[in-house]
Amino acid sequence: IYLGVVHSHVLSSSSPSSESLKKTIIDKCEAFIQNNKSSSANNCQKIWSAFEQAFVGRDPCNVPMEAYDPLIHTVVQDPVCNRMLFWSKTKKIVHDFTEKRDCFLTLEDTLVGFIMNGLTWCGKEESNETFTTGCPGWTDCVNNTVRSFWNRASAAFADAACGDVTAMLNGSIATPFSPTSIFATIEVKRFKAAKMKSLSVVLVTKENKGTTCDDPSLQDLQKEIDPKLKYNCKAVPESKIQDCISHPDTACGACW
Ligand code: AVW
Repeated sequence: IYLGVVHSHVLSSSSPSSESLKKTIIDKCEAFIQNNKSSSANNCQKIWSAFEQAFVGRDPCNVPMEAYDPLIHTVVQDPVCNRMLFWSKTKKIVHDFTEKRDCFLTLEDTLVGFIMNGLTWCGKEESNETFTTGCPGWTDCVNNTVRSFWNRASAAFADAACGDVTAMLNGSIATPFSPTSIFATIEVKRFKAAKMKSLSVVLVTKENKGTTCDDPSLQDLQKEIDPKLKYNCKAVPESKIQDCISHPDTACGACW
């Protein structure tokens, strides 16, 4: 068993901020492995090393998603066919839901998504420091450190999609399948009909108001996926999902 302290002296020359990001990431990594024995093949120190090489010493607006390839290849993640849940503009309700029950898994419920969720990080050209403040925001530049990570991790999650796949979209906004979202620009494009059986959209609505499954953006979604894949869409009132969150003993199949 690897003890995540052996190499901690190696970075002794870096700033306190580097040390605290490293500690945060290794602590979250180890906590996840504790709670998810199926991920015990992972080495948190190796994950940290692969992670930092993606952005340390780089302009934080010039980190392409490929910079995270070594990280993605370092992480051992079993595919969870039939239980993968994609989402767009439904972050809160989706994670309230997956936190309470094991029938579905989002990217943020996998090791790499869990570790980085909620964190901000970046480096600086010609510096070996790591920063957690003063980093470019999501839309400040396209190839920013954090956004490229989520693009790359989402690509890997979608590459692994298998069996019956679910996507929870927001029926309270004008365009539930938003063409600029990660779901539209990265994930849907990487779905593979050879591995998947179906895509089921759960359109979360406020009391049967708002967008329906006939929405033009959802027709665009249907056109984008391989015709060999079964597609279905169901509008589900938010209150029904909330009931399932408050009563975790309800069978998952009864939630929508
Ligand atoms: P989202 P996606 N400024 O709800 O389909 C700051 O649009 O893109 O869903 N942060 C932002 C911005 C912004 N303009 N846009 C997006 N974000 C961040 C990974 C923010 O944290 C999973 F697998 C927001 O909550 C899903 O299937 C998050 O990105 C899919 O990708 C999601 O934005 C969700 O991405």
